[in-house]
Amino acid sequence: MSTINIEVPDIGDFSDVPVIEVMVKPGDRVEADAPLVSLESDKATMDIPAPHAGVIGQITVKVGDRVSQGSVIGTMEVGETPAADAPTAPAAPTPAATSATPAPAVAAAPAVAAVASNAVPAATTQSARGDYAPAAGMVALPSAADIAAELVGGKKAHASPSMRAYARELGVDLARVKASGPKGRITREDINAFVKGALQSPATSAPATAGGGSGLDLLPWPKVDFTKFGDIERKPLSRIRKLSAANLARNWVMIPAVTYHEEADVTELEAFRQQINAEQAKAGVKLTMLAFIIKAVCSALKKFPEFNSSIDLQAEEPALIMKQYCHIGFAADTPGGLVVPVIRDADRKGVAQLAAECGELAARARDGKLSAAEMQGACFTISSVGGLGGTGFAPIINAPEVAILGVSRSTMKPVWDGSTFQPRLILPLSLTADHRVIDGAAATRFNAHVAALLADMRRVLM
Ligand code: CAO
Repeated sequence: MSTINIEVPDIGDFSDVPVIEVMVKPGDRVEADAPLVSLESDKATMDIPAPHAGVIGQITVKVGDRVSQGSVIGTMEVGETPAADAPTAPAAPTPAATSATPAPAVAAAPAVAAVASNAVPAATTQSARGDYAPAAGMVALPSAADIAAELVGGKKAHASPSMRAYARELGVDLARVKASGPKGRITREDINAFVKGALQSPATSAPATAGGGSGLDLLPWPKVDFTKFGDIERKPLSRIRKLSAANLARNWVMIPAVTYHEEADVTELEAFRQQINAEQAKAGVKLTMLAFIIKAVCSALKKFPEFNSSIDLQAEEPALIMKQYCHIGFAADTPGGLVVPVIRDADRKGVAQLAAECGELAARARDGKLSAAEMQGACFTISSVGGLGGTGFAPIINAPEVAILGVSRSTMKPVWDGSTFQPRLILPLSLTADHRVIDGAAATRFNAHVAALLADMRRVLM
């Protein structure tokens, strides 16, 4: 056992930030990354995480004290001296989307929650251990409940990231919790009291939608003792899974999305791809179907610019943000869960370069080495499960994008050419679009256009 100081890590441009909540006391046993204290500047709320698992020795700050990077907030007993490669250098505090240099990977960056309403998309940074944390200084996505509350004109709850996570875990809508903390902040006790109240009088919480029908008044998540039915093993969720669970649930609930299916005849394209790959194998060139699809999508985004937009309903004057750039995200399956690396300016790159970048980003994603910057700023996402199988699926839009293209496995099918059936290689495309921005006709046109481009890539030149 050894005693270590708990220091405030790199918190970006913030200094002299007031402590607004102390969540642990001497003797508490904590896991690595567990939130210890919350800080709140005029722009953001941050949790300072435990640098290692161990037992809290003392906490030397109290609510109202001010701290900066390097301030000691207490001590803890840890089982063994932290390894030399333990995380000590959190990511650069500025959101790295505009930076040419990717932010370094971090493990214990403090989680940061938006206080301002113009929250930007969440960014996750992978640690050397392969798990994920919101990057320091990055703004975490507001929860579905926050957005719902804002959309229906309700109040915006003030709570630290850990309290938001705790509320999410319990399925609690923070907008409905009475705050007792300093500056109207919601504390753990407030959430517990809310849950207790809800459990004691379920009838009082259930009919909240009956009046106006505008709230998301969901039943609590079923609490089941699975051991009653057989043996179980409890496996903690990876950070990436926790983060994506919250994002996916928010996107699923908040976006009125419709999925449109299309089929592209890629017989000639696949023959071309195989031919080039055979010709240039020695040069190390490997064109993938995904790279051609990215190329086709970039071309379609130019023709249908509303697909390259984001909806801003929170501004005084709601608007569509039309993007003049074309960054394409693609879903990559990794041992830690799904991540979405982003290819910058994909419209300006050739198919070979797109294929090489996809391969490189996907490999780094699987190794847990992507930086936050490499997962930010996408205009449109492609989720290809074609290498695995599938005949079609309804992907969930990656907010604040307005559409996502799902790609399944191409198969040979008999296609009627007017006189006979011809064997053709058919690629299933599933486009999910946000109906607030994209009508069914536009989505069908977009899908048909992408299919036409894939059937004859010369059209990309038009
Ligand atoms: N139809 C038929 N076969 C396909 C295909 C398709 N649409 N796409 C790929 N294949 C085949 C190809 O034969 C390819 O091998 P060759 O190029 O040597 O012929 C093989 O599958 C392997 O492809 P791959 O999946 O390794 O490579 P990729 O470029 O197609 O995809 C990546 C890369 C990162 C998208 C993929 O590895 C991956 O992670 N896919 C899963 C994404 C996911 O989980 N999506 C669901 C998210 S929830 O919405």
